[in-house]
Amino acid sequence: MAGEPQADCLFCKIVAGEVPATIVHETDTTVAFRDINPQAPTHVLVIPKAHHRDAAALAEAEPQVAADVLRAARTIAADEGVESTGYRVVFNTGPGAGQTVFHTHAHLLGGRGLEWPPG
Ligand code: IU
Repeated sequence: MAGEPQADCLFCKIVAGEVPATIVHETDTTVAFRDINPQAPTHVLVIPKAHHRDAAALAEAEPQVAADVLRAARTIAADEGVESTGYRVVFNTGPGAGQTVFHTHAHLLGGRGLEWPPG
């Protein structure tokens, strides 16, 4: 069911503490941890604790938690020292956009120049 932990979801396991991750920030509704394959000096994944398949599903089911994810990203950007230089928050949505883990996650990227358009 939407929002409930999924037994086969890696990010639900990170939320539950069953899979290790380098957690940098946590709130009642969100967890943020360093990406294992960083694409920038700062590359943090910000996720809702509740399981939803992508950003659109989260916004539909729990818009307040979607806002919590964005607020957490801003706090982490400040903590990481990239707020003033600029950073990017990306939700890959669907396999065609590169989504590989189907638990909503925002990529927070910063600490280097970021080109536009992205690949
Ligand atoms: P994507 O937008 O679904 O492609 O992002 C998934 C990210 O999760 C990707 O950047 C992976 O490097 C990252 N990741 C991780 O941090 N830890 C893991 O155990 C696995 C993937 I699997």
